Amino acid sequence: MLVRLSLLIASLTLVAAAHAQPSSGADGRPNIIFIFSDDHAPHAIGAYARDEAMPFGQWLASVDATPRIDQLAEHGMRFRSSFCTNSICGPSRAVVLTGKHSHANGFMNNGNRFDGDQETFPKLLRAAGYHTAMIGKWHLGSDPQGFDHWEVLPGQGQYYNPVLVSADGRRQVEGHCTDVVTDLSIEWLEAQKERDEPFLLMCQHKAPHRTWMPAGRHLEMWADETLPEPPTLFDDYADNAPGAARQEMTIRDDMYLLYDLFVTPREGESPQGDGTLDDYGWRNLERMTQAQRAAWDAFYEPRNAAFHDAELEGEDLVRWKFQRYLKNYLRCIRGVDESVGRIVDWLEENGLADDTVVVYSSDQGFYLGDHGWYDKRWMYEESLAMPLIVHWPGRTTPGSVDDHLVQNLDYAPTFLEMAGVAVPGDMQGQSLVPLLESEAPSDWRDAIYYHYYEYPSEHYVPRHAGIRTERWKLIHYYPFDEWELFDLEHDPDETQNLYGDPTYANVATNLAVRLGRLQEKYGDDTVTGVVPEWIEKYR
Ligand code: SGN
Ligand code: CA
Repeated sequence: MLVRLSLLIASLTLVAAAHAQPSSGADGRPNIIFIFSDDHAPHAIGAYARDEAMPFGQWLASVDATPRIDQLAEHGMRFRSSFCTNSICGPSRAVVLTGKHSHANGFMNNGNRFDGDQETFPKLLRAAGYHTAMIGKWHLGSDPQGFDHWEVLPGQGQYYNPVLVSADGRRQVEGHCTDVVTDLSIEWLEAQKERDEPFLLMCQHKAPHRTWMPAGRHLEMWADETLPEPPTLFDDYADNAPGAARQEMTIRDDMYLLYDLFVTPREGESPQGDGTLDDYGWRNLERMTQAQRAAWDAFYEPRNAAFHDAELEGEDLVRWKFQRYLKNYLRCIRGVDESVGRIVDWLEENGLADDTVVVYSSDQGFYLGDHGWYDKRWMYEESLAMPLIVHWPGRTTPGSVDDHLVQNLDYAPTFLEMAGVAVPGDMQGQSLVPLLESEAPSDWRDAIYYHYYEYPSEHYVPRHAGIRTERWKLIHYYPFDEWELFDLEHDPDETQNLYGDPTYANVATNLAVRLGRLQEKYGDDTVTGVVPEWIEKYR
C-alpha cells in the first residue's frame, strides 16, 4: 500500500512538473481507452481516404464507412504516417504492449507464445495505480498479465456467438462479436464510475479480420451499389521482386467462394475450396442462431443464386469476388465504427469525456484488392500503414494531422508518459506526447525499421527487412537476397522497382547503410544472410 501510495505521489508530481495543466482523471491523471481493431486498413477510414495528401487509398474516398471514427479524428489528432514494425497480428500486439521490436520481445510470428512475464505498459500503469482491463481479441497465446480484469477471445475468435476466456473460465455469449466486446467493455466502464483511480481499457475487436462476417443489421449496406476498384486490382507484379508474384493472397486464386464469400454451392455441387477451409465455411455459418441465420440467408441466398446463374469467368469473376469481399469488410467496419460511437457517447453521457484519452488504431493495414490482394504482411504501404487517431481532450488540437513517422512501437511510451509514469530505458519507441501537443521535436526519427518473419506460412509472403523514410523505401527479401527500392513521391503504388537502376544506385546504397545502422541501433541480429535449403522448395 505504502509503496503504491508513494509511487502514486511520485508520478503525480511528475505529471504536474511536466505539464502546466494536467487533464483531470479520477486523480488528475487521464483515463485511457485504447480501441484496437484487427486488420483495419487506414484507407477504409473516411478521414484517411479523403485526405489528398495520403500516398495511397484515395480510390475509397467516396465510401462512407466510418462516420464515428471520422468524428474522433475531427475532435482529435490523426497520424498520417503511422506504421507497424511487422505487419501481422500477434507480433503487432506484442510490440504495442512492450514498446519493443519483435526480435526484442520474442514474438516474431503468430505461432509464437508471448512471454507474459516481461515488462508491458499495462503492468506499469497498474503498478502506478491505474485500474486496468483487456477485453476482446488478444491472440498472444499466453494469458494476459497486468490487468485487473481480462476477458478475451481464444485465438482468432469467432464472429457469431463468440466464446470468451477469462480467469474464471470460458463462456459463450450470444451476439455479434463486435457488439459483445463493446457490451462487455461498457459493462466494465460502468463499474469504474464507483472507483477513484484512473483506468486503462483495452477494447480489442476481431473485426474486420477474415472471414469477414458482418452483423445482420449491416448486410444491406451498399447492397445494390458497385463500389470503386483500386487502380492496382489487376497488378501483374511485372516490375517487383519475384516474391510479389509468388505469394498466395490474391482475390483471383486464393479467396474461397464459400469460406471467404459465403457463396453456398448449388444443390448437389461441392464448394470450390480445398475442402478444409470450406468445411470451416459451413461451420462459421452453423454457429449462428436460427434467427441470425435466417437474416443471413434471406440476404445472401438470392444473390448467390444470381451469381451461379451468371457463370462469371476471368476478370468478371475477380470483380464480383472483390465487390462481395469489400462490402463485407466495410460492413464489419461499420460495426467497429458503431462501437467507437457507443464508447464515446458513454463517456459523454457519464461526464468522463474530458478526462479520458480515446485512441483508435488497428494491428496493421490490409489489402482491399490493392495489387489484387487481401491480407497484409508486406512492407508495401497498404499493409505497413496503421490507422492512428488520438483524442486527448485539452491537449490534441481538434482536427489536427501529424506527419511524423510514428510506429506501434511508440504506443507504450506514449501511454506511460500520459500517465506520468517513467518510461523504462529499454523500450525502443518514442513517446508521442510532444507530437500530440503539436510540438515539432528536432530529434524525431527520420526513418522507420521493419522486419517480417512469418515464412514459409499461409499466404507465402517472404521474410523481409526494410527501411522507409519520408520519400524512399528499401526492402530486402533476405532469404532470397532480392531487393526493392521505391520512390514513394513519384510511385506511391510501388509498382516500379528502382533497385539496380544506376540512376538510383547512390540512394540504394545510402539506404542500405542506414538499414544496417537501424538493425544495430535496435539490436536486431535475426536477419540471416544465408539462404536456407528449404527456401529452394518455395522459390
Ligand atoms: C488467419 C487467416 C489468414 C491471416 C492470418 C493472420 N486465415 O490464419 O488469412 O493471414 O490469420 O491474421 S483464416 O482462414 O483463419 O481467417 S492475423 O491478423 O491474426 O495476423
Ligand atoms: Ca491483424
